[in-house]
Amino acid sequence: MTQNIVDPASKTPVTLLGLGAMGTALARAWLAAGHPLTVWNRTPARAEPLAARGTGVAATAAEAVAANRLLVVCLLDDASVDEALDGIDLAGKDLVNLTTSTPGRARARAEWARDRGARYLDGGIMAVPPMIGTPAAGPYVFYSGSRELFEEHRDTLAVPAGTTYVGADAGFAALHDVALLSAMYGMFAGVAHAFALVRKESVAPADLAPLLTSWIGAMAGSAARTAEQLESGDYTQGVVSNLAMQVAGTSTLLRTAEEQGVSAELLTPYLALMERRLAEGGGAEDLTGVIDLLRR
Ligand code: FVH
Repeated sequence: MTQNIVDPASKTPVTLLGLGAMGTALARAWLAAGHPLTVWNRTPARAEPLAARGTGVAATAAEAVAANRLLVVCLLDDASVDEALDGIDLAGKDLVNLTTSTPGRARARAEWARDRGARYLDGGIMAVPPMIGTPAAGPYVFYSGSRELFEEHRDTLAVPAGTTYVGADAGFAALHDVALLSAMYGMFAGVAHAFALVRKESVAPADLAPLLTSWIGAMAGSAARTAEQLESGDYTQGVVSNLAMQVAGTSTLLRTAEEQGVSAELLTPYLALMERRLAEGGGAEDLTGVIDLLRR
């Protein structure tokens, strides 16, 4: 049997603040790849399993920050980042913040870090903890902010998940992250409604699941057509199923929900927007016009 010999001296040391579900997965990935790791968590007990595997456990966030130049933060929210880093000297640090945030707050955080003498990279994680350190599962992180920081630490950042740099504007990682998450919740809403429709019948959820998976997969390809229409400004370009036809079919969706004793509350906001666009004369278009109705 061959053994992987990892020389820790050749690996960039990492400080990680936050050992929740995601932070712990990140820590394990860097440890497994041989990176010297220093961790801090508000609740010290969460660091114990890592300490047993040779991780440096700092007693305070300030001590962890002082240990290494590369500092990765993965905490619950912006407020916890404020609290954890309050009053800590960040001069000369490379701060990578993987805490989910808004574009505006990420930009403010970049300025905040700059004012404290640190380079800043914001990250939006497109993975759940079990995917981390498992390239076959396709985890990746959107990064934006300091390109120099990203390039310098690209290999280290690529250990837990793939890296996708989306621009120098520190808000762009959060923007991409939240755009994808928002699409995901729309998909979850549709799936919830579909399961609710069959709930009272003799249709096994396990039989519906693969049908949903393949149908959603087939329909997901429409995003490319939507992008083309948005870019050309012609929402009738390449239209397959026009809005007028689709709106005519919505009453069937609503009546079926009623017959099955299911609330249509997850569907009606979207159907109302389709009707509005039709009333404005968009009958020959695709569904792309709905996007314009959302802009305030
Ligand atoms: N888990 C997931 O599925 C998603 C996947 C996509 C990315 N998110 C984001 O990652 C951030 C961390 O998420 P997490 O899964 O690690 O979250 P928790 O398991 O709830 O752990 C939260 C950690 O934050 C610490 N913490 C909370 N408040 C404070 C505070 N005021 N000061 C210092 N630390 C704080 C908490 O510490 P403790 O409760 O153990 O003491 C945990 O370390 C997040 O932005 C997701 O949106 C995850």
